[in-house]
Amino acid sequence: MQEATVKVKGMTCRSCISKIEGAISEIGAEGSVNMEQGAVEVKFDESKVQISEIEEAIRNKGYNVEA
Ligand code: 9UX
Repeated sequence: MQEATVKVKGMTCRSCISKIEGAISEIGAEGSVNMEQGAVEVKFDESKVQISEIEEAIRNKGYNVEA
C-alpha cells in the first residue's frame, strides 16, 4: 500500500470532505481529509491506481490540487 499527502485548496465544509473521500473511494483508493491543513492523506495500491488519477478525481469535483 502506497501512502501520500495531496494538498487541496477550497475544502471548506463537511460536505467537501464527503465529496472528496467519496471520489477517491470510487476509484479504489482510500482518502482521509484534514480540512484544517488543506490536506488529503491517501492510501492506494500502485498496481491498481496512480496518484495522478487520484489528483484528477479531486480536480473533477471542482477543487484545486497543488502540484
Ligand atoms: Mo460546502 Mo464544499 O457548501 O465543495 S460542499 S464548500
